[in-house]
Amino acid sequence: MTQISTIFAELGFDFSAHAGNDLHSRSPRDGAAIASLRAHTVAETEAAIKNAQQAYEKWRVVPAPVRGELVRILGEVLRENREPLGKLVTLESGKILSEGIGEVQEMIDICDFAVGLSRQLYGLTIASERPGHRMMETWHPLGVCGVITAFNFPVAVWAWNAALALVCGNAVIWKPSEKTPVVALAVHALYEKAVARFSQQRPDLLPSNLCQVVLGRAEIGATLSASPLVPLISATGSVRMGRKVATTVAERLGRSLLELGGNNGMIVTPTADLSLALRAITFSAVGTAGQRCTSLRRLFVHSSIYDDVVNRIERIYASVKVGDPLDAGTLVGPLVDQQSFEAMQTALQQAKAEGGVVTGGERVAVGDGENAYYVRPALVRMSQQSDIVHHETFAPILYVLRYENFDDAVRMNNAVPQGLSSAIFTNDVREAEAFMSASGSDCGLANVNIGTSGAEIGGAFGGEKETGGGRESGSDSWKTYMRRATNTINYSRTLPLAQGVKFDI
Ligand code: UN1
Repeated sequence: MTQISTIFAELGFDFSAHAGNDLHSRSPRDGAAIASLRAHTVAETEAAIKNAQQAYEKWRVVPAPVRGELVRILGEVLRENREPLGKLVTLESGKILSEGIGEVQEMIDICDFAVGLSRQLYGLTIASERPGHRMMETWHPLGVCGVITAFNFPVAVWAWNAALALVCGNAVIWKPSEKTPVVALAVHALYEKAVARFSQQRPDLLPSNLCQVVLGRAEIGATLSASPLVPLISATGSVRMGRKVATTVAERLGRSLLELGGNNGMIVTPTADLSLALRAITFSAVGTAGQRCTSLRRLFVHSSIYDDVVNRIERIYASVKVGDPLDAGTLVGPLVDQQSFEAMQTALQQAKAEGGVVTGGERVAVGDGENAYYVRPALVRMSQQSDIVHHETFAPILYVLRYENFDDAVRMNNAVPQGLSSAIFTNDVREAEAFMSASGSDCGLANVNIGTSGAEIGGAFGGEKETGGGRESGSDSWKTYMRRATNTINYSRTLPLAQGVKFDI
């Protein structure tokens, strides 16, 4: 508790206005209570949507580079608070401190990206078939963006969405995971600091309620998804949740950006640099205790190096430091909660029943945290991709399979319902190119000689099939947060019709 109050003091953050008895935040580190908070009601969420709509109507006419200034200041405030905020991410989500701070760095990176973008938001000029005519496209703000995020990246995913949505001229309503509400409120408090600094420079420009947080469970997400005043819902989480959100949003013909499950594979070929591959496998499979949507879950190793690779992973797994996420040297922190531990054990049982040979996976005692769930990462030798291998279990379980020829390995990589991330370790340029080609990996992310997790914000992030098809962060993902208008302008003195149609009156 003392640790928590020191962090709150450093962040200048006080959640007493939100105290209540609906959401109980506990640290996965030791099971200790962080805070008990009041959830918003459906009526309050509806009011928030109306307020956001009013904010949007003012914000959309502020020039985009000026909107960028707010995001620039937000990035500045985040830089000033990188360590305490990173520590709070660690305490509430359980990821190790270096990853907690890394997550805040990811927020800063997307703010920088969005500031640059605020002077771009380019449209095209298009050749017209008619003389004295010009065509162009213009990108306009979209409206209120609903952002639903998960516990495993409790703040960065909001930032990917909010930084872009804000420079694009939108208002944002954030529904964080009910497992990580405190760090969401802390981020909102930092946003308020940015607002205060911006308003000092430019009074009266910034509407109130431009960014809001609504706390609660599924009914809050459902209220956002159903509202015709929310043209875009960006949702990160399970396939089950995404299916519900997508259905509700589709019913009203709204737009959704979905970032759902991953079941990410890696192929290790005979020419692979094994020392790099082993580090990449370890970071991707056991980092964040296997709780990233990009975590490595399936490994396909060529039979000529299979025994060597698997034995080496086994040795690493036996020695990798599982422990307090705040301790330097810890690589594997706790699972988020008991439910997640039980889901892992059930998956391992099923894997055994389906012929898997399991090493690791057992609970590890850390400190006196009876209510904390630490595990040794599990390695499961499988002879085929049975039912359980097709399933994403949010825990450090790595299924290892042997392959004989390259095409089979690519087929195995693609044989699951999810399509987020994938990787190959090879020094054979033909294999590398084939893996990235049209007949290669079917995932949104296809990496060569790096792991499946830890993407930078400059690229578009997301995946295919049950992953949901959305793209966030870099490249041209910003277009999802805007509406496109095609403009045709006639500067001639006649009125020719397209396709040569004659219509003289
Ligand atoms: C997630 O797990 O929801 O590529 C996002 C990565 C991170 C983002 C993961 N940059 O692993």
